[in-house]
Amino acid sequence: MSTQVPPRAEHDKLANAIRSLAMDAVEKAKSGHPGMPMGTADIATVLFSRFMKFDAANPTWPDRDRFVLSAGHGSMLVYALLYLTGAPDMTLDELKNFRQLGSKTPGHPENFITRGVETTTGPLGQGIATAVGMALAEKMLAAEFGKKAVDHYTYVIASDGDLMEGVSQEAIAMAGHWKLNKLIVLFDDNDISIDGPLSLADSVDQVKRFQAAGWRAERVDGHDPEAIAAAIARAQKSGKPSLIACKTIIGYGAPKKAGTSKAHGEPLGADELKAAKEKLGIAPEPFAVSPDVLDAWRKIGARGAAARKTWESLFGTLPPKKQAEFNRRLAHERPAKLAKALAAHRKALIASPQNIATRKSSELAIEAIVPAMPEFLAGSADLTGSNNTKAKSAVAFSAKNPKGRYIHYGIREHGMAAAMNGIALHGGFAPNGATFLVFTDYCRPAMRLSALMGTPVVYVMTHDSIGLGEDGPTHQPVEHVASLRAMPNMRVFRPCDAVEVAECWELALNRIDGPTVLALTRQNLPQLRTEAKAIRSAAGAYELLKAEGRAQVTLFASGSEVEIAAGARKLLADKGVAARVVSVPSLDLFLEQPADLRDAVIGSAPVKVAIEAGVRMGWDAVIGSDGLFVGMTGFGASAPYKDLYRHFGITAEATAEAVLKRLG
Ligand SMILES: Cc1ncc(C[n+]2csc(CCOP(=O)(O)OP(=O)(O)O)c2C)c(N)n1
Repeated sequence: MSTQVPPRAEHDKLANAIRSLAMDAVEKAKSGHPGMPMGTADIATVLFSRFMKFDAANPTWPDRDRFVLSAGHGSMLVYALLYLTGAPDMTLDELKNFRQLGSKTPGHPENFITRGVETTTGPLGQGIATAVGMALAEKMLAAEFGKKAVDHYTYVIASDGDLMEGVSQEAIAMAGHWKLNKLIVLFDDNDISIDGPLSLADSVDQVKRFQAAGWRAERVDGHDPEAIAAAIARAQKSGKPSLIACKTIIGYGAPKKAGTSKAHGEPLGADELKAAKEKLGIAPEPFAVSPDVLDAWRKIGARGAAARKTWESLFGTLPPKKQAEFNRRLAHERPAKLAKALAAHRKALIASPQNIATRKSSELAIEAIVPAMPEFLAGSADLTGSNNTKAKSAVAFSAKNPKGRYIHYGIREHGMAAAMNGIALHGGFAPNGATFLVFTDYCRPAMRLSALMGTPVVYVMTHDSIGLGEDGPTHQPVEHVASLRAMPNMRVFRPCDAVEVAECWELALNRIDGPTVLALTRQNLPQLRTEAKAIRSAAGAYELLKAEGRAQVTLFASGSEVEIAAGARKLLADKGVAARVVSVPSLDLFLEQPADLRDAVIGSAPVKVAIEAGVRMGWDAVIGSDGLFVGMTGFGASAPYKDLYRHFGITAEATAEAVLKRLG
């Protein structure tokens, strides 16, 4: 069998092996989606047998083509492909254990469980938006290191659901604008979703929609291998990203359920499965793949070894320093210069204290980071001047200037967050993107995937409380810090001054197994730190100001409220009450510390107070349910920020008063 252009019968055998495994695995698991892999088997077969540059034995080779199954509910498609092509971890037993605890075949593709899965998908729309970030990273990295190092495509299979989700609009607009011509989306255009025919809920002409966003788009018969192949070949030559709308039949081959939503989210059932296998000419035994078909697929999986070797020898001709730098960047290893640059920056801050907003302190830190860290890739969702994320030397990325290292994401917070996941997963860059903290709500589904996948993404979220003032309650985050702290594997920093900001940036950039939020102020804050030898934020919390005498009170605070805690300490001292101040730049990090360290920082003062211009949730772990909380209980209001702090009682005076009342 030729693996280049197999005759139709040979193609069908390859595609039917996917269908067969998908039907059997879903049937055995008694759950899952057989219809999607059955419908897209022809597309996937053409893509993998004729176009994908991949070496099944080496799923992380840097210059492989990326494949994203955006319609993650069809996960058996990717597992069948991995097994058939010979991915080392994907055994037949794994397919038989589809959706079971501990298997490499979870319900939706998880990149941290299954080698060869490029990104976690399942929440519709995320895959295509993540793929935009991958294609962006490819373009930028190729511009920097040359085609000998980077020259690959990003392929996506996306469903109606992916394209209906709002994030897809943000993603395709960015890809079109940036002319990400090596991004090729194969749309499983089957006119079916869970509720039934697509006509129940949608009448968008996707080809026109993508064209309007600057894509090359065309329609093909998704069960005609030659038509699919010709369209992919055209797409590869395009100067624009490409959509290939492949008209398919969901559940292709199932006599009764094909073309209906019944092929969607449930096993076919024994009778329908048997009939489908008969119709497709597949052996009836579960999980059977005939040796000649398996052999043909394995050859497809091994073919890429030659491409990988060619790449290795081409890459080997690059200067050794360039090779080392490329490898460092892809491994997310931070440059040695980074820690030195930030240590020098902190020293300068101690010598010359800065009483500025923490968003401004962040800008100063960025200025220190950029020369030391070429992979630092900042951006903003149209709030560059407010988020203070653009270094003076940074130049905007554009289709014309792929060497630019600042991303104007437009007003697309969700698309930005998803693209940053893709950039981080691709490797080569340390993405950070910015907006107002309140708009983490707009980024949230992608932030959750950052946390789940453990992508090293930094979210620079400014205007972090009622302290933003006049813009009012729509713009004032109240519950956001607490809710982000509740997200597993999301690190949240709310630094109190320029020194803590520099520390938190360093901790964020060195965190390569998960995302970080930096919550930063709009309003000016005094520099409270007077020494910067150790990175004190590393424990999440530390004693900033000792009590004068035996402490009766501990005042815990984060960010802008540490200043208020310091003020309350002074007022209490004037009344003869000794209070200490603990700065808590990261409550979640602090709560992860060993118990003895936590106990030492929390201390034994009888009155514990937490001050944060947000909701109380989470603080009881430090102050106890009988602790005093000075913060917000509802939405904010529109006014100058000092008036708001007074109005909501978040002041040194109100804190001292509450403490004195408690002490009786
Ligand atoms: C954000 C999100 N919302 C809802 C779902 C639940 N869900 C899974 S598949 C699906 C729709 C399936 O339709 P389509 O995308 O056309 O896939 P196909 O039926 O063609 O397989 C839905 C609503 C989801 N996975 N993600």
